[in-house]
Amino acid sequence: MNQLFTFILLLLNLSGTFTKYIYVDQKMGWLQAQSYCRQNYTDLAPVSTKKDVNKLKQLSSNVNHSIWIGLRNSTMDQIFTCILLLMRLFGTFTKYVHVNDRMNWPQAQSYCQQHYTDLAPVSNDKDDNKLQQLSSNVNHCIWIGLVRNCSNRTQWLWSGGGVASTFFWRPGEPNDFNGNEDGGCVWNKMWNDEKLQNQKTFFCYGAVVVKEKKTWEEALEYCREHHDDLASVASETEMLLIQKELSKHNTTEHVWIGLRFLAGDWLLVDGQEMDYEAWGEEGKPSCSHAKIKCGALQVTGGYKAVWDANDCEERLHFICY
Ligand SMILES: [Ca+2]
Repeated sequence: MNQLFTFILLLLNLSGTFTKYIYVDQKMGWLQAQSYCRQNYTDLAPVSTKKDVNKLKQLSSNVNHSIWIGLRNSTMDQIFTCILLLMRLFGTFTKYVHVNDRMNWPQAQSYCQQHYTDLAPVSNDKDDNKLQQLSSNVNHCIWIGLVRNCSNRTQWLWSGGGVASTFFWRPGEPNDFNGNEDGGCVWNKMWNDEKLQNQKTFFCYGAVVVKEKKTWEEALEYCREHHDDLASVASETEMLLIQKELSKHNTTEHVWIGLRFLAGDWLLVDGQEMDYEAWGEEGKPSCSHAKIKCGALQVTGGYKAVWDANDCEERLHFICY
């Protein structure tokens, strides 16, 4: 899928604060945008603070489509390298697929597990909004991976693992009508509990393991050319689903995810908030080393995978969605 976006070039002074923005109002694909930037602007300083990133989000908030943003990296000696990262501030992430066949909840679950990774989890309001965008012309409640815990009926679980902790129930729901409404569905951003046997269309979640050894930046490019983005891990459930997908493959010990140290902190390149973190025992790396700025999942060493900071130039397998 070759997606075209306009993009913004950031002109920064040497202390890393914005001096000027250039909004390039031409639609280009990732590689084209990158080469445009490389040809025309070769002396940009790096973005250094999260405040800069936030400022940019505000400035571009009136643009209603995704924008490529070129952020450049410099060495200590002001030798500026080419565009390092095109960060997507407005998610068009396609980790979700709306399957337009009506099935009951268990059938929908099997279908998603067979053809994708699982029935869709919803980790935050961004996810909820995304489902709304994907189904704006649908006028019925659509199954998601939400299912009542039969041994504790006040608790809700996600298909694929994890206890649900963020909810977007319609007022008055979940009402457990007749005591057998055990599945969760979403319509117009609000959730309802319904009988598992009801026939509905449904949302699957799909992560794709790519077994080609690439640097982090190459992996990002690959995902954006062929899928949508390097996979974020926005919740425990997504972490479990990605691990499940990884368990089907024989991968490198570490696999790249859409996690990057930038502007003084770690962030998810698809623009999702970092509500969930899964760093290993040593905790979140403060990233003093200039090269160790790219996030990977460490998939061996126990059943629980953890995030790990790696040298961006390492060649690893990776996960797209
Ligand atoms: Ca209900």
